[in-house]
Amino acid sequence: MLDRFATFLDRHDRILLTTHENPDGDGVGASIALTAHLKAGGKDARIVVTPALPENLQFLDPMGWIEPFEPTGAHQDLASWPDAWLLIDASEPHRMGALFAAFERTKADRACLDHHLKDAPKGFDEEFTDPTASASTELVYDLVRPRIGGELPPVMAQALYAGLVSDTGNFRHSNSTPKIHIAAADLIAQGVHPARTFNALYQTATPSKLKLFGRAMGGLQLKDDGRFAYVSVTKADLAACGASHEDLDELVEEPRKLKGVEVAALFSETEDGRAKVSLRSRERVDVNAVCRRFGGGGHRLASGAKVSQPLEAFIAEVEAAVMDQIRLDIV
Ligand SMILES: [Mn+2]
Repeated sequence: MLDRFATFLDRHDRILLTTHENPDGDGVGASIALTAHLKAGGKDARIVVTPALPENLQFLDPMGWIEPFEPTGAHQDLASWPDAWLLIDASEPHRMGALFAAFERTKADRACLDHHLKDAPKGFDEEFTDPTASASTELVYDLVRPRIGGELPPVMAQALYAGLVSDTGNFRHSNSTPKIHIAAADLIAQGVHPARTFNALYQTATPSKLKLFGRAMGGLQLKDDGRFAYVSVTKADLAACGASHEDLDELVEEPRKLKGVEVAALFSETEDGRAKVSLRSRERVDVNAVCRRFGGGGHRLASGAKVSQPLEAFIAEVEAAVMDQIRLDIV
């Protein structure tokens, strides 16, 4: 697959790299590492993201390669620039969000590079996917490493390492393979600092966010002998802490830390006044089945749903559904 991908890149001179909207460390890391490789090979390569590069990923882009998408400004004619348009870390064109309209218009060859387990990608001229890879950065690493003997450019090594960290949850998840650790060891030997990378990616909370976590954890609820644990956050809670909805990110991981918990939940009020749940399962309980009952979805171990209903009533209904599912999945 990677030889085919290398041939694809060889055939093109102006390559536009994009990733899914709200880009993450893997999509950005893979884009920057690949751009460094392409530029070194004399190619013209650009990266356009939407809506913008998150603040905690800016350290990956010391050269300022990443352009935030401006559909009515600098990027009005983006569709006509490339001869190859590459989507990285996704294999469904609509996941490009605001970039999708330009993608549809372009006469460039369209391709995707991805590691997600999906149906056969549609809407591309060529697909480069490998669901056995832990991260898109793993695919880029496998492409570039045999072609660059000795030292890697520091920008490339840092971007590859950050991508591996992002998609393995800092080498915690089940995709933390021996191969990923060997690649990480190589990148650390090239000069990447693991602690600095972790700090830059994750240790970025604001006081408002931590106050919100404290307030939420103060209301921790335990049900079913501690097998189901949840916290809930109202708009009034956000206001009291000076926090925003983005500050809810990762809060659901807190009740999940409890010993004996099978299912953890975060309930919250959305900006438009709906009730939302994020559910996480340790391993055995299918929380996707629970969320489907409320019109939501996701993965078996991580799912969510939103309903037009008062928060308290929704909590009671989800609680009952989680109990049913625990009975079904844990004998
Ligand atoms: Mn990824």
